[in-house]
Amino acid sequence: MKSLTRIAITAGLLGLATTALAQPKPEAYVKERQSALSLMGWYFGPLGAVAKGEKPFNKDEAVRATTFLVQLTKMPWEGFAAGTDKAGNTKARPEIWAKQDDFKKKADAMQAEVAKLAQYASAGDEANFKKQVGAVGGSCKACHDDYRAK
Ligand code: ASC
Repeated sequence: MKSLTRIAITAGLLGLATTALAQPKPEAYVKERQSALSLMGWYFGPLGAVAKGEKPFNKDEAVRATTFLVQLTKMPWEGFAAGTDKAGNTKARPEIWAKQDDFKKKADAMQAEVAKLAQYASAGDEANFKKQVGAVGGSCKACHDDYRAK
């Protein structure tokens, strides 16, 4: 095959792939945010039991969970894209899109609390870790109270 033809075909295929990736359906955004939030719950849940003393503090497990959480908590926000407020099966309240600044402020606050939790985990600081689990839970709740339907 002539190299120019090869380049043209490659460019065409890349163009198609980019178009498909650039415009997911609204339902896919809902799935993106629900998946990330669901994984956040999966990795945060057991830490609640640690904070309550129902499960012993284990530094390696705490580091693993919080390392995942630091990344996961960055993910759901792109799923709340414009035009996805009524898509799929969502508990997201329309206020998310009406009060974007406040929603972002609460999302950022939660990520900051999770980052602190990860620091206490790496330091093996059990007492502060347990206290910080409460702060993280509070930051989840702050957003759910205002922006998640019952
Ligand atoms: C979790 C989870 C939430 C939050 C929230 C904190 O583990 O799944 O939605 O914590 O209950 O108030």
